[in-house]
Amino acid sequence: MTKPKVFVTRAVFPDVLERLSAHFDVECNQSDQIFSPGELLEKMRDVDGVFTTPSERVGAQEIAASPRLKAICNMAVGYNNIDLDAATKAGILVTNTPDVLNETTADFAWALLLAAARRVTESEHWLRAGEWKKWRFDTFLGADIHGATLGILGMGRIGQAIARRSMGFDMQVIYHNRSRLAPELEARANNARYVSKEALLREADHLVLVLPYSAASHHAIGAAELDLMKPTATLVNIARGGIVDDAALIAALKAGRIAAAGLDVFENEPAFNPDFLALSNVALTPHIASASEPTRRAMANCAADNLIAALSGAMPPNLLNPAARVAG
Ligand code: 8YV
Repeated sequence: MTKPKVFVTRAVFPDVLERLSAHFDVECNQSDQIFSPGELLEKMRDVDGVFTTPSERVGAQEIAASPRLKAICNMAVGYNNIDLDAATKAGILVTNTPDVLNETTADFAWALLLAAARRVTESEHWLRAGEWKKWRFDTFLGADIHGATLGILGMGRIGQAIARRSMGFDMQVIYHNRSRLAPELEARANNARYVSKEALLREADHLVLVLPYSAASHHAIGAAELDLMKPTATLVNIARGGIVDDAALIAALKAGRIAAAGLDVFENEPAFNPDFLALSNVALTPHIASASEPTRRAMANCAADNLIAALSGAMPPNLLNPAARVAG
């Protein structure tokens, strides 16, 4: 019996590819090639499944050109790279990898918050450049984390994991979300208090963005929102580029309208706005919030589990569009 064909858009752990190969005829892009829309379309034309990452846009065009396609399995919790409506109409199952990355991603939000607010990366660059000549009372004065008010925009599972960690820093937590959490979840999230978006921006000493990207969250943080924040505030984005208007953020950081930013995601990444590099009050990382060895492995295996289930007619554990089963 011929095996279903799958295309893996990015190299992943060899043992995960081996798992896939036991079930499928696998083609994996082992190069660093970023596919142009036309190239990805070619690769997807005659496959039954795609194992992909947010680096690839699987849009309506790719879906329309892939008559055999039955499953798109994203190795990420976010899935804004996939046209879910087009997939659902075409009867194609779409999956993501929730939960397995919550704790690791929450850890990293703290790494960026601490690095930006306490100027860790900025002072390291200065030290490496041989600038450390003497003690001064005002060398790299930063903002305190302990006792401060932590704001969280987007209070899903990762946001709640970030909030829980704030207990160790004796912080107060405020949050804004599409809907308010149940009281027992608020209690577990360091007694997080639900506030309006405007109050969140005004009251947070440090603000972490953890909301999913969609047309509704595009530029959720722009010039007007940055103007509401405290001049001493730190902004952390571990969610998606596009949630922040990067040009507006650069202008705010330059003008000292906020104190610092810790950024793991950017508009148009990896070709991010180079003006960030000229700023000293930013800690910048290349979209690695989920990148611990065990977590990336768990994500890859989770995407593989979904693909194996989807192409064997079973219910994938993380199906995002149950309606596709009806349409298909
Ligand atoms: C990944 C992510 O780094 O899960 C997501 O939505 O953005 C990250 O965890 C990455 O996209 C790996 O595929």
